[in-house]
Amino acid sequence: MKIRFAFVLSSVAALALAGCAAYSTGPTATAKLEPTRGNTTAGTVTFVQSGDVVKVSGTISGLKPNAEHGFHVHEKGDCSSGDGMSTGGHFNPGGKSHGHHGMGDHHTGDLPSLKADANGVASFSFESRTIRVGSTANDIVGKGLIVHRDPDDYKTQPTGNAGPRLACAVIAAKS
Ligand SMILES: [Cu+2]
Ligand SMILES: [Zn+2]
Repeated sequence: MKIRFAFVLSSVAALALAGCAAYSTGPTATAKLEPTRGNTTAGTVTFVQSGDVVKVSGTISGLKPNAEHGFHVHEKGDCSSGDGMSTGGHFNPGGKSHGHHGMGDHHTGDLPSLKADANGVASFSFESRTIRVGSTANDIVGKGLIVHRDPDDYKTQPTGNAGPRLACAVIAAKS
C-alpha cells in the first residue's frame, strides 16, 4: 500500500511539472527602437523564450510604405554612433553565412524582413528556433537590433545589402 501511494504522488508531481512547462513563459527581452540620425523609424519589439522557441512580436512605424525592410540582430548592443553602425555586423556566433531566417545557413541575427503597410507601419509576430533569450551562445540579450532602409536580398555577404540603418536598439532583459 505504501509503495502504491508513493507512485501516485510522484505521478501527480510529474503532471504538475509538465503543465508548468507547457504554459509558463521563460525569459523575456525587449528592444525599444529609436530612430537613427535623420530618420523617424521607431517601435518596440518583445522576445519571449517559450521552450525551444522564441516568440517575437512588435510594431514599428516610420517605415517606407508598402516596402520590405531588412531586420537583424547585430553583434554589439551599442547605438552610440547615431547611424547604427556602432552595432557592428550581424550577430553570428556560429560563423555562418548571411541568409534567410529559418532556412539553410544563416546568421543567428538574420530575422524575417519587416513588411510595412500603406502607412509605413509593420506589425508582426513570428517564432524563431535560432535566437535564444538568456541562454546559450545564441543569446540576443545585450545585442543590437537594427531596422534597415532596404529589403534584405538574403544573398549578399555578409549584409544582405539592406542599406542604411533607420533605427537602433539595445536588446534588454526584462525582469
Ligand atoms: Cu542589419
Ligand atoms: Zn546576416
